[in-house]
Amino acid sequence: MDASIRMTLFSLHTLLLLLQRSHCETLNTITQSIPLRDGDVLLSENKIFAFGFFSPENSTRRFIGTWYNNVSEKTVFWVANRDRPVNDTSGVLSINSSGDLVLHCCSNGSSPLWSTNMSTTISDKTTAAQLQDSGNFILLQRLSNRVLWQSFDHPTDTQMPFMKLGLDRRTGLYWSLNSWKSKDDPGQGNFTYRMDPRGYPQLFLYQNGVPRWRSGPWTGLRWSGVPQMTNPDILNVSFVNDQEEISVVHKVRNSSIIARMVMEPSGLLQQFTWHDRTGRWIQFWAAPVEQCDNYGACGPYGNCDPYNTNRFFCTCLPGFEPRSPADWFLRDGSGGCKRTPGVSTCRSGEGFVKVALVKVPDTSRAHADMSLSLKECAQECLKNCSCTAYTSADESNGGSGCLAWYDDLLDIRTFSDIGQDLYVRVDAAVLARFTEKKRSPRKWLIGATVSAGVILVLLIILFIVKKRHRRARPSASLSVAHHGDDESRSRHVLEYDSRTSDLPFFDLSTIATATDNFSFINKLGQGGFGSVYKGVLDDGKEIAVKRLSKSSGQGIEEFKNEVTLIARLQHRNLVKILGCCIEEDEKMLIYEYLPNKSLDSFLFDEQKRSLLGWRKRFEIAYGIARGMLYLHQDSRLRIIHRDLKTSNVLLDASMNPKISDFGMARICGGDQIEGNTRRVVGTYGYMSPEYAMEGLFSIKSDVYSFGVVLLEIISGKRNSSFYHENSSCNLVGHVWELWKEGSCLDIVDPSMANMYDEEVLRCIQIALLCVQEFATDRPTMSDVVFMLGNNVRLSSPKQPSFASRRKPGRADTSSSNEGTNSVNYLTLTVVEAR
Ligand SMILES: *[C@@H]1O[C@H](CO)[C@@H](O)[C@H](O)[C@H]1NC(C)=O
Ligand SMILES: *[C@@H]1O[C@H](CO)[C@@H](O)[C@H](O)[C@H]1NC(C)=O
Ligand SMILES: *[C@@H]1O[C@H](CO)[C@@H](O)[C@H](O)[C@H]1NC(C)=O
Ligand SMILES: *[C@@H]1O[C@H](CO)[C@@H](O)[C@H](O)[C@H]1NC(C)=O
Ligand SMILES: *[C@@H]1O[C@H](CO)[C@@H](O)[C@H](O)[C@H]1NC(C)=O
Ligand SMILES: *[C@@H]1O[C@H](CO)[C@@H](O)[C@H](O)[C@H]1NC(C)=O
Ligand SMILES: *[C@@H]1O[C@H](CO)[C@@H](O)[C@H](O)[C@H]1NC(C)=O
Ligand SMILES: *[C@@H]1O[C@H](CO)[C@@H](O)[C@H](O)[C@H]1NC(C)=O
Ligand SMILES: *[C@@H]1O[C@H](CO)[C@@H](O)[C@H](O)[C@H]1NC(C)=O
Ligand SMILES: CC(=O)N[C@H]1CO[C@H](CO)[C@@H](O)[C@@H]1O
Repeated sequence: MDASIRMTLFSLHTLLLLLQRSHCETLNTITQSIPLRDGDVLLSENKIFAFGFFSPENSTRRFIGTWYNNVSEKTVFWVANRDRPVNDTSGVLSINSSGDLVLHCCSNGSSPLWSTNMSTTISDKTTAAQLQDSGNFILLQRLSNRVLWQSFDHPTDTQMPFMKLGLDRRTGLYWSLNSWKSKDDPGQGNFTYRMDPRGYPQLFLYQNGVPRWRSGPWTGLRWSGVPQMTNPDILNVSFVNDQEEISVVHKVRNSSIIARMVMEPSGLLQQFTWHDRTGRWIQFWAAPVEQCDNYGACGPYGNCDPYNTNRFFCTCLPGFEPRSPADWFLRDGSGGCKRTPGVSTCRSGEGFVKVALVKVPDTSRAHADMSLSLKECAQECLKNCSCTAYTSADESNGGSGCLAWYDDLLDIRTFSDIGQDLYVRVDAAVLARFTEKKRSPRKWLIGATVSAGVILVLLIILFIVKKRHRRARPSASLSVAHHGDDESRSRHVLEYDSRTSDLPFFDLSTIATATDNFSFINKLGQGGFGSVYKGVLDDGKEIAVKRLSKSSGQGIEEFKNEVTLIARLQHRNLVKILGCCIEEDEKMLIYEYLPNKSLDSFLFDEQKRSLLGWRKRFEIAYGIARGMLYLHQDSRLRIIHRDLKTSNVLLDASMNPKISDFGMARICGGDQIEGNTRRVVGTYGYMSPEYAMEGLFSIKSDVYSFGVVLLEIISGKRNSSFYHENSSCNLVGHVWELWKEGSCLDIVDPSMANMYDEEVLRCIQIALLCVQEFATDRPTMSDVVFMLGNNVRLSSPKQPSFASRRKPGRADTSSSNEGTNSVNYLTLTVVEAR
């Protein structure tokens, strides 16, 4: 009896011990005698990182990996058995008798799910595994502390600070990133970020082995294609390319910064820092993000220029023309460019033209020679007729070394402010054209030697003009290389602006055909500035044609200038202008056609309104706000819309809002542009009181209109046609009454069927702030965007104006004239060139 009781107690005791052991053991070393079981956690010395078994969100499968111990959002940055998970909690990571780390499961001795495979190289079999404070999980020799294996040599999807990315030339091992399959499956995904050692090394982002994006070569300071990446406040990036390895290492500037770079399952490469106060990862860089980031977007000899005003981002390098003009016209640049036929660039007076501010072409077949200067580089390149371009290989000390291309130039793009100079080989005629452009003003100057004073004046003017020109568009200048060695070949700095290439002009006959001769069947609508027609071009592309009323009284040149300026405004929440047509007394603007028509056609339609849930409505409002902010603040021109309303907000196929009719005031002539207009344009119900009553307008009048639009989006009711027996007048007035009573949720569109949250309340309050009587009280669009996007405390709105429908008896007239005392808020210059 006694013995059996003792036996039972003993078993219970061991069971308890085992249970404790299997529950939560915190280790700092794994040795032959101390394995790591599921549930145990191995911590780094300062408890910054943790290692152990985990399951991704929405998954029950178990993986071993490392994560941040000191970051509230569980963030795994390395996984060992990414393709061979354990299905239950039976996994054990141990060190076997040959000194290798092995992961076993299911309590049987079958082959391990994962192991370090070092046994053949391990002489002393007493090894141990630890997690370092850098996040590196290492296997080391216990006696000598020699590192035998480290997780930093086998990255998963994350580059941690102090971890190498590149190629170990001695072992042929790549330090590369590979995305997870998805957020809940760390298995090998389709996206890889890896060093390409060929030619002059660069990093490539591949999707299933196909290049998607390229970092460009190391310029000595940064990657040629990543002007922003070496964020000087966060990372210090160093690059090594020698006999032993090619590698890049990110070091954090300040040890209190927590940063990482991750190859996301979606194919986006992102860099984050951890923001402890808000408890979030903040992205500070990502690629690829724009069209010009796509590898070879404009084909061989094409230059991808996202700032191009003619709206097609592809241009050809100087001396080249589109290989297929038809595809080019259809906005497909992938075919690239070819050299103008019939010219020779071999020993017939050729030279180089400088293309500035670019990401240099793919260097996987380029030759680098660090011993040459840039001048010698030009001479070498000129000697060999297959040399197509050159640049300096190292920019860290003002430009030295020679990087030259001997075949197609692929994947070039322009940046707005930081980039490299690429010298492209051109034939004698093109060279002369670029040289001529520069020389002519010079000859002209010499001709004017009559008076030194005249020259001085001219020089000053020239200087100012050039300076302004530079300032206006710093990114698109091309110039001829200046070598100075050979006087007869001396080349001068030239300006070439790829963006002055004009907005496409359409023939009247093309437009007439496209719209069936402006058939009323194709008429989409009629507005203050003219009628809008739908059209289909010969290639099948759908367009919207705005035919301006003939009485705009503006000269053709002025009109062209205005349209070209307006067409430069590019934002995802603005309708795109594709071109214009000016013939006889016809003036037309050609826009992209948006199939979902305008916001009012959804909002005020009994059936369609239910398609707009609260989330969608919020996104639409937010998009409109961002588009307006761009017009007011971020574009090169400052534009006051003056007629923002739901029928001027179009919806694309994915229901993204696009503001239309922006810049109309500008396009349609000068007399309405002064602060005090002769003719009030705009739409009753959306007009701010100062504009409706006194013709005074400012960016704050647009804010007023935005407020009205926001209330209409929330309520599904038109401001102008609103009728309610108890209300003071219109929608704005009604919402104000409800606000005062604290019951403004009553106004929310019932078709949203209560599927909304308290954000609606915030939006009502923001709308009321926008429609306040006095323009000075109203927020700016940038305040509005901020308030919509952040959960900040909002101030209390003051009395709005219901001027448009004010009933004589009820209006409180005391305040309606005070607006004129505070005219200083008015931006009388509606449009100002930046
Ligand atoms: C886990 O389950 C999957 C699917 O049932 C199976 O293919 C795999 O072999 C299992 N893994 C282990 C380690 O038992
Ligand atoms: C041992 O593992 C294999 C594969 O992982 C599995 O099929 C087998 O059932 C396991 N045997 C035992 C006794 O658990
Ligand atoms: C170890 O070797 C096995 C078999 O060759 C292989 O499947 C496995 O991926 C290797 N493990 C590591 C971590 O390299
Ligand atoms: C330890 O694991 C390694 C890797 O799986 C293997 O090659 C070696 O044979 C194992 N040693 C023993 C004694 O099982
Ligand atoms: C990876 O690419 C293959 C082939 O294109 C595709 O079938 C698969 O769905 C992709 N996997 C993921 C996780 O996207
Ligand atoms: C997990 O599942 C929930 C509900 O289906 C989903 O909302 C969430 O996005 C999933 N998380 C991941 C990482 O897939
Ligand atoms: C960046 O790192 C390099 C290499 O470690 C070092 O020489 C340099 O001083 C660092 N620069 C700064 C600003 O920390
Ligand atoms: C590092 O950051 C901390 C917190 O932001 C700051 O207090 C400290 O001065 C910084 N150290 C250096 C060397 O910049
Ligand atoms: C020109 O350069 C190419 C590529 O480096 C080389 O193969 C060729 O021999 C060179 N030609 C001459 C004439 O040097
Ligand atoms: C999320 C978390 O645990 N944060 C802690 C990280 O470490 C610092 C001090 O080292 C703590 O103050 C944080 O609370």
